[in-house]
Amino acid sequence: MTLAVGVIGTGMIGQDHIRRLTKVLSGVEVVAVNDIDSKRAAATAPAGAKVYESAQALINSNSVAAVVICSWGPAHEEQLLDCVAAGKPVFCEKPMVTSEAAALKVMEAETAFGRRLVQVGFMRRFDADYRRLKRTIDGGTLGTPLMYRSVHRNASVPPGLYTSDMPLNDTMVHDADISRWLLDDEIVGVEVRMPRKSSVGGELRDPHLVLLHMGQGAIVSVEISVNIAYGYDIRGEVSCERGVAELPNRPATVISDIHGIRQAIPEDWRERFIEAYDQEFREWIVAAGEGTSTGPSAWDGYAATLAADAALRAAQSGTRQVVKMIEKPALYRRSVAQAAE
Ligand code: NAD
Ligand code: ISE
Repeated sequence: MTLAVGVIGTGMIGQDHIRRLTKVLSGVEVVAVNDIDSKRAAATAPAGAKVYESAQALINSNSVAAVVICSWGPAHEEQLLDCVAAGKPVFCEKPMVTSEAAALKVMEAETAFGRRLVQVGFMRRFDADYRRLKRTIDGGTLGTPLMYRSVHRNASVPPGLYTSDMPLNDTMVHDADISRWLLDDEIVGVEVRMPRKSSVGGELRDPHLVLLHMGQGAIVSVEISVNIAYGYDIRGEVSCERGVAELPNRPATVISDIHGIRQAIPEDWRERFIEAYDQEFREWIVAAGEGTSTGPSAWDGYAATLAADAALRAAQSGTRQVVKMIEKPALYRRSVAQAAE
């Protein structure tokens, strides 16, 4: 059966997801789109898709079985709550929401509904390199993980739209999530250090060095650079008791010529994570077809939101900030098989 999907937010990633849902993946059809910029929605709607004037009308439409939210972070809360109220599986781009209170509301609504509906767009969990890294750590031959170094460099971010909080509450959330997932642990404390400011990127404060203290004692260091100019560079290295496992920048063809030996660097996240986004949606389409969601949950969105909030406080205060989570609701403790029941 084909999953009828409505997409809210038809900007950069909305258009990229519409492309993969219409041209790459099977078992899915984009039947509806919405954007506060209705001209953009109309210009990007795939053939046959209806353009809705409001996100709520799209969510409540009988012709939409599942929803993909690609609007800006602050708009996610209301749209997620409307999806849960309508009982529709929803894929929501990160950040799930932008405040702890909003994350709690989403979890409360989903818990009251009684089945997982929300999947958050933490695509690194679907990337083959990250999955290999996790299998290596979980295999146990290297011993217990002690430290993880996460490097997150963007060539540039859209000037103006990308504000000074965003390196920590929009970009760093990926590193917070992947650290929790790789180390199978929760973040309990956050510190932020800021080296001298890069002159690239105007007024924006960049880069940041973030330390995530994990519950079982591992420490994660995260470099967030959002205007590094040369390309999109994502790396990771886990130091364990008896060895080190490394996630290199994307392997690419090695070219040797008169200029030397070189490899191309991805331009941005669309190129680096193209297969990860495809896989993320492949798995979501199957789960959504069964009326649920199985990937990164609202609990994971909540954990990343708390880490981002703590990082913002740590950057302001210069001190280590505590992260205190509520007890994990039963819904998010269930296995995938139980959650689908
Ligand atoms: P963008 O500015 O290019 O597009 C956002 C679109 O949402 C715009 O067209 C805007 O008009 C629309 N919009 C905003 N508020 C809306 C609302 N209330 N209702 C309907 N439409 C609304 O931004 P983007 O880069 O596409 O980012 C969108 C979201 O995706 C953000 O949350 C961002 O953090 C996330 N994102 C995730 C990844 C990833 O790697 N997972 C990559 C890029 C962006
Ligand atoms: C963007 O929104 C993403 O999610 C990318 O994956 C991230 O690398 C980038 O910094 C964000 O702006």
